[in-house]
Amino acid sequence: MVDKELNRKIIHIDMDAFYASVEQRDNPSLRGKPIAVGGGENRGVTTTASYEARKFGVRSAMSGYQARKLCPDLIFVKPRFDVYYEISKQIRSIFSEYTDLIEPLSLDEAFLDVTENKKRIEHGMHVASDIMARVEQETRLTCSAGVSYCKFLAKVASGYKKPNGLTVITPKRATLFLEQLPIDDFFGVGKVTAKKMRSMGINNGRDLKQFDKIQLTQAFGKRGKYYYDIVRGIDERPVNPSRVRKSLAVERTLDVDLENYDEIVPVLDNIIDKFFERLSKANNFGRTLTLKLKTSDFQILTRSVSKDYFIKSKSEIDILAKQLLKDNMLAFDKIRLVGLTASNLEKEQAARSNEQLEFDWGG
Ligand code: TTP
Ligand code: MG
Repeated sequence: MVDKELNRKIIHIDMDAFYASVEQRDNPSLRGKPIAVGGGENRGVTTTASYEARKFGVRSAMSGYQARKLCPDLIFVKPRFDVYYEISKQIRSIFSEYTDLIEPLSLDEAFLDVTENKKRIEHGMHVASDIMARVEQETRLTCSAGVSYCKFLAKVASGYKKPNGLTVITPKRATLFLEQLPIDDFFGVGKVTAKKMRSMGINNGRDLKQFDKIQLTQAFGKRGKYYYDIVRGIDERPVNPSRVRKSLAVERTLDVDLENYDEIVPVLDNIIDKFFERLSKANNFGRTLTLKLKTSDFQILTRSVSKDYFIKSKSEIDILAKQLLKDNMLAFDKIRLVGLTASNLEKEQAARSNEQLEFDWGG
């Protein structure tokens, strides 16, 4: 890696137990208590849990049932996305006092390149501590920050001392830090990959380093090279302020053209599984769901449904997708392709600039 890359100052900021902290901030009777946001209804899942609830093992994306079993005193609170969204705008506006190179990853986290910052602060650590203080002052919420010369290390660093933690990883410290890092804490290593790595005897960075590029590519495909590089502290990806994904889609061309609802449903079920997996992995859900059908004579039909909230439950996606299909069975004779798309994505929204944004949250 050239010096220019090693001299970058990149910060990753992530709010602490974001939705839960906001609810505790706005309702003092919830402070110091185990709470989960979402998950209250029969089939709902939790979006996040307060640190008090995490002690019992309550986590994001857990069913309410499972969460209550772990923590019988758990209080379920309804999410208020409009409030989270407003806070997201507030923190983004603080970031923009320091740099224009901001790459939001979701409502509550972003990468900042502060190599050349507007306040001419020399050390990345000081920029980060400044920002943390400003965020707390303005929102009465805490965040954690990681500072390093690349995105991967900054991201890992911000999670290192949560909550309200600041961790700096200098190029000098990177090697040791990465060698000791448990494999589950590598950004970009999901649950499935972590399991596979453990079965190969890889439990931390040091173990991962024993494998060469070819072995890792054989085991993990394209991502093999990424793992090979990051464990050596090599990550030249720039902070990219324009990276905005507009939609996420899964589609499938059928082996034979189909015409009946009952024949198409199993295909749709399959697509829904994949689709939900993709959205969950990206932690990026949309307010709009679109069913795409290609007819046997290659006409493309799209039908959409929009909500004033992000559609995060698989059962809701299932119901909406099947309703769209049912309502449009008369629009074609036979189809050769089925797909689902999510748009009006949460992360796209987080990435838009403050001024551009007047968002209609509905009733
Ligand atoms: P995270 O930053 O992953 O989690 P967090 O801020 O709650 O906790 P931490 O201190 O560990 O950062 O996600 C930010 C918010 O996004 C979170 O408060 C709720 C929401 N979210 C979901 O709705 N579903 C999910 O599966 C996850 C992971 C988060
Ligand atoms: Mg967070």
